[in-house]
Amino acid sequence: MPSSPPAKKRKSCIENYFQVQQKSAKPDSKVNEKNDKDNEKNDKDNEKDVTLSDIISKKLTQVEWTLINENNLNISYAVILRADQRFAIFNQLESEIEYFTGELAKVKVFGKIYNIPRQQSAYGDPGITYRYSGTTVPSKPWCPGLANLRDLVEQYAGVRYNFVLVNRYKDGDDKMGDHKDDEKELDPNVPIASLTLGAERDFIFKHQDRKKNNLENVKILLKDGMLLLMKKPTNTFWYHGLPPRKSCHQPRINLTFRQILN
Ligand SMILES: O=C(O)CCC(=O)C(=O)O
Repeated sequence: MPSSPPAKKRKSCIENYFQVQQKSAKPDSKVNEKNDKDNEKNDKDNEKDVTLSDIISKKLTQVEWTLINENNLNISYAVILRADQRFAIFNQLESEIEYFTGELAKVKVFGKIYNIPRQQSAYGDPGITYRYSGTTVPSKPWCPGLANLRDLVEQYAGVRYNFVLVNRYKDGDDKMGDHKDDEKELDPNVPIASLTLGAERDFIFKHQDRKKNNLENVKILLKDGMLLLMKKPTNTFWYHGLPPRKSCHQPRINLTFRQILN
């Protein structure tokens, strides 16, 4: 599986992409057939190197962000992908992502081992691991689809990510329990960026002292193509989870991009 270039080299990949875009935007010219042929050849060569690049514009489109910043909940969210992009990306991820099996598909809760109620995988820079709920999750080398989405998300978030946790929910029976992403190895200054593809699902934030402080839960409908940024100090004070939804019969893939310090 091809691995993605290290962070420093990524900028030049993005610049190359813009050059490809400019080239393919040139109008046909009968006068300079040689240039056309060269461009065609370059476009074909570039197609070999890029996968999602031809459908994800690295030029940021204007999106409408919703911001919530109250009671230490500091989040923003927006749909960043068009419908045609979402469909193609979902299919590419379905063909590229390999999910964990065996021990890595299980979780320990209060000393008992359970199957994770969804499929899970992780991709990242070489050597990056993530430890949570007593499990050390290794990362596979970035696959092309995830590397392209990482580059796109990095531009919206304005930070770098070296790891992505992938969760696949086959339908509304699959779920994620309440938890805080507050592990020490997560860079607290880098928001966790959560990208949803496929079925929409509710995402519930619950404050750790909600009873004492009389704070209501905050429910966000995570839609296809939506990016949610969880900024500090959200994960110090708020749990989040994805409850089951019986009426949902479609799959959903969620990507949480993170910056791990290890
Ligand atoms: O699927 C989701 O949106 C939940 C993801 C999540 O909470 C996590 O990866 O920590």
